[in-house]
Amino acid sequence: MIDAQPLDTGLVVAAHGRHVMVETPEGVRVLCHPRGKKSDLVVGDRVRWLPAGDEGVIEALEQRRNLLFRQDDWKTKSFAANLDQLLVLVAAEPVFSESQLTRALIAAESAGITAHIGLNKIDKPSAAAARERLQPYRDMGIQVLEFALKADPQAALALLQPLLQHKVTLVLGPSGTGKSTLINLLVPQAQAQVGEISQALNSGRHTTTSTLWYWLDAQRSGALIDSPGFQEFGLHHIDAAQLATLMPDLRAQLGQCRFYNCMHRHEPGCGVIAAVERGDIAPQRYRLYCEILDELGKT
Ligand SMILES: Nc1nc2c(ncn2[C@@H]2O[C@H](COP(=O)(O)OP(=O)(O)OP(=O)(O)O)[C@@H](O)[C@H]2O)c(=O)[nH]1
Ligand SMILES: [Mg+2]
Ligand SMILES: [Zn+2]
Repeated sequence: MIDAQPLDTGLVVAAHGRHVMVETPEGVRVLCHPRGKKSDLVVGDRVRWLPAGDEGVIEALEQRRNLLFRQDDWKTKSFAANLDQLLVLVAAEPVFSESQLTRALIAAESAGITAHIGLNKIDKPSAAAARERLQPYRDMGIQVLEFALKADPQAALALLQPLLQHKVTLVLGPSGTGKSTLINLLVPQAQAQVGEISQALNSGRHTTTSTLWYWLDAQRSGALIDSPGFQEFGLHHIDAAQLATLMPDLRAQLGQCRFYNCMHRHEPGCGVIAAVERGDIAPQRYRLYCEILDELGKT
């Protein structure tokens, strides 16, 4: 007779190499191993698993609502799945890469995930320059929140709590921008929630090395996902012809070009180039479009 025992459901709250930490609906955390050789499970995944002693074996992955990932030259790096929103965190210092910011926003747009930008460390004099660099993003309708997580945590909380409560949010950004500081501010007992997993996976370092899920409230209605900082952010999964439609400021100008298949590079009568010349698209945004398009053309 076929084993009729129903599989347990669970949520992946940490993923590191071959191990994943799965949380049961009752809130118990079980170390699980995927059945196959290679694990492509990510934090936020819903799975079905079977107990095996103190640990568990993942038997099935439930269909994902969405998946945020980057595609570098040779490898795919998945960040997390089943997200309500993305918060891209940048800081006044170190100076942020607008290329990385734009790439994260394009990846989110392509995955159908709403993105917001957080500018941290506004206590630094360099904040004015950072604020100015973010103006094109405000203009294209992206919400930009400004705060100083360390210098003025109360104001930061008041801004962030309404945005984050009852939602699952991935916090993404370069190293040193304050992702872990944000989690520690918003999550009661953040250390206790990850406890041994974090200790074991991070081996006591300050820098985050694995993606981890944190509940925002005791009712488990909202969560933050902390992730390691990144350097590279490849977009090789994006179709070059679709790139402009994933950049809201360029998208707003589409339909004006003389050629229906215009790539907005050197074509005569291009509405996007005309908009750059008029000042309706920021020059650096157009440069980033060209930079990414060149990259996509090489594959
Ligand atoms: N001046 C200033 N420094 C801050 C503020 N918020 C965080 N920092 C500092 O920025 C540094 C980096 O913070 P983390 O929270 O570890 O950054 P992270 O994004 O988690 O970094 P990775 O884990 O390496 O990706 C720490 O030294 C914080 O104390 C702020 O509001 N103002
Ligand atoms: Mg960190
Ligand atoms: Zn064009």
